[in-house]
Amino acid sequence: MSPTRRTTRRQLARRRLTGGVAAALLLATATACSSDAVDQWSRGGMPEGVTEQSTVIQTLWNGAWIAALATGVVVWALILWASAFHRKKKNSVDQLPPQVRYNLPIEILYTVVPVIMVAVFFFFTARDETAIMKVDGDAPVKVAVEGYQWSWRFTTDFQGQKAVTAGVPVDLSKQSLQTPQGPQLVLPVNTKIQFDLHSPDVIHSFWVPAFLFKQDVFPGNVHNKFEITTLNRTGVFFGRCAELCGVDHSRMLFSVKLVPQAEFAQYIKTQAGSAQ
Ligand SMILES: [Cu+2]
Repeated sequence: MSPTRRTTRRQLARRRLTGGVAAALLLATATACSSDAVDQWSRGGMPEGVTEQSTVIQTLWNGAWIAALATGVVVWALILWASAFHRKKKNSVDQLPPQVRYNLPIEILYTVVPVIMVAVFFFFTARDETAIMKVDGDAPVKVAVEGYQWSWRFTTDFQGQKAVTAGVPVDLSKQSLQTPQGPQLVLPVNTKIQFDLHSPDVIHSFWVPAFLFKQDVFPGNVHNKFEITTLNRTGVFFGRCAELCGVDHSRMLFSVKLVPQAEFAQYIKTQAGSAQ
């Protein structure tokens, strides 16, 4: 290979690298500038929650990250300190540094400290899980969720009136962020809602990312239950099956539409009327 060609290749590689770094920086700047991205960062990558329970989950998530990062800072500092100040000395070819095996205080320290850390994580997780999983049974709106291969049936019960929505596997080529497909579950804002989950065939999982929560949907005599209290936030939120349940699992899409309470009452009335 001629020296000129080698230089050209090297220059090309360097140019490519510079281009890549510039593109990455541009992307990072563009992402950092949008307020949506800042919000996303403040939530640690979670979507914006729409239930009271989701705020509990968000706080737990943020706290866990802060604790993990604080631990990381201590560990990284120790690693850097050890590698910077305790390198092999030039004149100590065959000499080991002083060994600290069977040092009781240190061994107790690195047994007790992780146990305390795990206990703290466990305490907050158990406390919040208990709060999230509590089912009082007095919710004014009850939704029977049936997950089947491969869609959903929602039976919403409000003051003795029922609305039923059932779907078929969606056409994924038509799915977009603007127009959700599949059955739509209409629910009121500022309301306690109970979900009863059941499947006639295999295990599915009912997942609405905006609830920051999902729960398995079992066949047989198992009926998983949970309650949410919606915040005052209207909108349409995506939902999906989160348990690989068969060939068309990915087509088990649905959406939840949160509407004002008066609109919800009107919706149930119309649906119940048309059903009769
Ligand atoms: Cu499924």
